[in-house]
Amino acid sequence: MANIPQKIIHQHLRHNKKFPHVWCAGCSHGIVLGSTIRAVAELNLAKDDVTMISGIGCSSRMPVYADFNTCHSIHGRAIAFATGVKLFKPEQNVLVVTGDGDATAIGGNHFIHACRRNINLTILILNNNIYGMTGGQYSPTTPTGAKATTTPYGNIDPVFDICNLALGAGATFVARTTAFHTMETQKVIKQGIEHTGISVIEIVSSCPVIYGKLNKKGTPADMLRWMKDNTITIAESQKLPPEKLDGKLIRGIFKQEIRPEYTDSYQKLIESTQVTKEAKK
Ligand SMILES: Cc1ncc(C[n+]2csc(CCOP(=O)(O)OP(=O)(O)O)c2C)c(N)n1
Repeated sequence: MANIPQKIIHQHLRHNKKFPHVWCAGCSHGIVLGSTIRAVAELNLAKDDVTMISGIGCSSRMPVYADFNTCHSIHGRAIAFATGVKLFKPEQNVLVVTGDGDATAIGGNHFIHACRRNINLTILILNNNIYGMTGGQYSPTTPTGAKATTTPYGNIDPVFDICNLALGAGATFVARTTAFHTMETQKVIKQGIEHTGISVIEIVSSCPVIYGKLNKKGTPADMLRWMKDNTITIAESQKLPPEKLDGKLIRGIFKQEIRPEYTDSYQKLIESTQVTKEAKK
């Protein structure tokens, strides 16, 4: 993997306009921003050829700091905005940055239908298991039994597995990584951007200030260490007996397949409906 000079990272950040950022000390969303920028730089994409769109949330602040074409849209609607941009400007590399709440609660409907359509967006879902920005309400990925400000006695809801949800809805590139695995995240984002069709990348992130505190997860470093110690690659998981997989989160690319892409089908449809001058005569 190319070693991306620090200078390039600074060129891709609005470092003299939008910093300091809003993320709490110890939040791992910023680490993911670093991996994202390095992935774009590694692909040698011009900043003007990249559009980053988010909803609302701590994770969704990312486009404020990245110096691409950006849109910090409304809660749960990032994919709807991104779909519009991609259909109008198919040549743009459109990245969506969203949280577990933004993508799978209020935005769940847009999410499953984008997967079904196979529209060429790269969707980064920063899963910190909670609504960080609004004070720690539970989300569809808050583990059963875990505490949030709205589940002070423990959550009784079963959880969404974001990757399984994307697979079930028909996404053609589905992967999971973590904020701890920065180089892996960089690589998988790069592969997601290169993929023709929708790519859904779940990136396990951490909210030490609310989720971590409520659930006694220790320091920010402890939460990153958890990602290191409790996740394994698909290849590693295949070597282990089922009982050893208990409590382990699997990382890697679960699916990568090519099927008709939505903006392409849409363009073909438009062309098929154009009446040629000859036909008019
Ligand atoms: C229509 C609407 N409903 C609710 C909100 C309040 N709100 C803003 S961010 C957010 C949750 C964000 O959680 P998540 O997407 O998981 O991101 P995180 O902050 O954890 O990174 C909510 C409920 C809003 N801004 N708009």
